[in-house]
Amino acid sequence: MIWTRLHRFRILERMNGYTYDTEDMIFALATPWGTSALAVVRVSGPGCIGALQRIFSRPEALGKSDSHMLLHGDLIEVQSRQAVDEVLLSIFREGRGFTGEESIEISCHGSMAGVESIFALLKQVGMRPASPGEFTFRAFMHGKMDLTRAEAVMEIVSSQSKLAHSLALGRLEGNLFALIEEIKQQVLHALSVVEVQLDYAEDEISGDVDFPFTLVQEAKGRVDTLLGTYEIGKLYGEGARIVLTGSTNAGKSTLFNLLLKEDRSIVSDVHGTTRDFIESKTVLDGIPVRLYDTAGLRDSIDLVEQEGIRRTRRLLGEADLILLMLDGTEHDEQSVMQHHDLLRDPRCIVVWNKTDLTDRKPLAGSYPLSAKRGEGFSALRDEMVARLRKDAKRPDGQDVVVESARQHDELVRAHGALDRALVLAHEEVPLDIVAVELGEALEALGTLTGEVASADILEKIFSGFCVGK
Ligand SMILES: Nc1nc2c(ncn2[C@@H]2O[C@H](COP(=O)(O)OP(=O)(O)OP(=O)(O)O)[C@@H](O)[C@H]2O)c(=O)[nH]1
Ligand SMILES: [Mg+2]
Repeated sequence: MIWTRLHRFRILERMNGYTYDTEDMIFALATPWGTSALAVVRVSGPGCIGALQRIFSRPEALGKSDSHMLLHGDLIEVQSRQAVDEVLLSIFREGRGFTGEESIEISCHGSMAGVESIFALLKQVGMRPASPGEFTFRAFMHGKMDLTRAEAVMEIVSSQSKLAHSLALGRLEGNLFALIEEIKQQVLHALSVVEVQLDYAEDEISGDVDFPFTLVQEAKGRVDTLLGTYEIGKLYGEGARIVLTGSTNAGKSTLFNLLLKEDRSIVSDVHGTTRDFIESKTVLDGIPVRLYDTAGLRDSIDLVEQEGIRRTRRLLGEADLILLMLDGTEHDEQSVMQHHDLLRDPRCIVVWNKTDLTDRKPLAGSYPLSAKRGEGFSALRDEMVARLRKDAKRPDGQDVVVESARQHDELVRAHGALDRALVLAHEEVPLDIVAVELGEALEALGTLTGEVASADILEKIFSGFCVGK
């Protein structure tokens, strides 16, 4: 079903079972849970100003207040009329605030007990706690933001590094939306050139037709550039998995701790110290990383250790990057061949550890390291980051970067359609067939920003915000 904002209540039916309903009055704490000087509680929904009048010391002033005004007063108990907190209300009339509905921001004192009693008051006058992302959902429903911005809110909330956060912030400010709009205008222009010729084709124009090749090529090029940002967007958004592996006692746990800058994994000279994998999160040059220290690979009759080794192999299958640790005091060209599978794996970086103990020549192509002293660590770290980024440069926070798989899929669809349009036009296929492809590209770009979207897509995006069904 193709859905536009005019039919927004259809989607609410489809999303039954979630607590979304844009007719309810909802509230949520907009500042973090914790003691602070001030906290802000946001309320939104039709009738919320009237409901708040019942628990505000100056109901008339509130009733008469214009949008974007501040009102000082007390929140009071419904029955006892006792003051609960001294507050400042910021008033937004319908169509004027973040959600597009009438809404109020209550600046109150930041004690947890105080905030809890305000919540209790709000419930008494018919409001309910908002589901996660529900304010954003309403903003989208009321045309206050497009889908790229709505998704950016989700990406901001879940961002795991400062860089991922600032890239998502750029999308929230609308940098991706603006770019897509520009591309759409180009395609629209191309389509109108084609349609004019279709209109006149029967009467006057015969034989030669003009297809706007340059326009379409340019639009395709821009879609291409955006598509090229996806791998890097995904890397900074979702992060990467890095697995440390190698023989027992090679120094995996020592390097693991060095990468985390903390004493997380047990280090000892007993072979087989790490028996199950240990997972920890860190950030490498802006890239969120899940780092795994694993059980060393060796033939063992110990059942627990065998299970640990089996888990190591499973992790290796899912890794974006593998660090194969070799003990430089023990290995030579021949013994290293026990790891021949990993040595051929393009995801693998070979680390030649314990250089402080030996003068032996490191294996060709390996990174010499003393994990104990930190020598060689920065070169290794740089290589890890370079491998993860492949050829892409580090984005600078201002760049337009696509992170969502959904947006990526729509860009692929638009790209394919533009490509087919160009091929067909070159082959001088009748223009009405070419026009269909341009239309398909426009639909894909429109779906990306939510101008046109199927109920399924919306449900997928916004149910991701929701905690309980
Ligand atoms: N001299 C020196 N000793 C190191 C270095 N790296 C690790 N070690 C020592 O080597 C021993 C084994 O280190 P671990 O980090 O526990 O090795 P592992 O690979 O995790 O070992 P398992 O968990 O048993 O597989 C410890 O005594 C470390 O202190 C290094 O670069 N130089
Ligand atoms: Mg270990």
